[in-house]
Amino acid sequence: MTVKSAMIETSQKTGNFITLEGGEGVGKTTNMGFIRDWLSERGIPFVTTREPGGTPVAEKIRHLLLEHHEEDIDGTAELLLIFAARAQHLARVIMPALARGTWVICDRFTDATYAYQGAGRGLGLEKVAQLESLVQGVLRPDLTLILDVDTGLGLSRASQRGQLDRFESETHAFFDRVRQTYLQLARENPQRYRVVDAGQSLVSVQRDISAALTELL
Ligand code: T5A
Repeated sequence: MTVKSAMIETSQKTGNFITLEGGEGVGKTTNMGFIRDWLSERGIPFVTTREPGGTPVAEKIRHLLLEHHEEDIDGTAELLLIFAARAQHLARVIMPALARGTWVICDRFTDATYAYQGAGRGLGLEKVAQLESLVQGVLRPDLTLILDVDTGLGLSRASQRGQLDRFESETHAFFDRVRQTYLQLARENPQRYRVVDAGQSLVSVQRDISAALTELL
């Protein structure tokens, strides 16, 4: 699918596009299960997916991005790999689902690129915005849930899973920039974002997620 045809399909979008964001270990995977149940109970057709990844080719790019390599990956190369995976994911999974009226729930999307590459890596938000326009046209999520937790708590939850990947090995300062950028994005566009305090009990987190989803109905 070309960028032009992706934009044409954007105008035919009928399903809701929801993204789940936040730093490391905030509980995205855990709460994805809750969102699946919430949608199923209401008979809403949906697909769940993730980034980087979501198609066989994009998952190969994910492995490349998450694995440690002897050679450092240049920041701009990393940014382009992420958007290459995203273009494939949009063309093969996200746009076709939205066009047929299916909701798409995506574990991370372009806000992660603003937070991790734009701020964490220091590439700047403007570069991310340029690629966002090129790859997505006017498509933006209808709702973005930012699971927000103290950086140290998130990292300690994530580190309990064992070996750290290439991103998880970054510094505390890197993840503070990531967190602050998510919160900045939410402040700038309160219509689209809901910040959920992910330091609460899981029951309270899911009560807040449920309230945000209900607003879309
Ligand atoms: N990336 C991604 C970029 O740099 N740029 C981009 O554009 C994109 C799209 C992979 C990496 O790619 C980077 C960012 C990432 O580093 P990922 O697979 O989403 O992205 O990786 P992670 O953020 O590492 O996802 P995780 O699986 O590590 O974290 P989750 O899913 O947020 O956390 P989860 O659900 O596994 O929970 C962690 C632990 O906390 C507990 C859970 O039980 C679990 O043990 N927990 C709670 N405990 C108490 N109270 C709660 N409320 C809890 N919620 C969860």
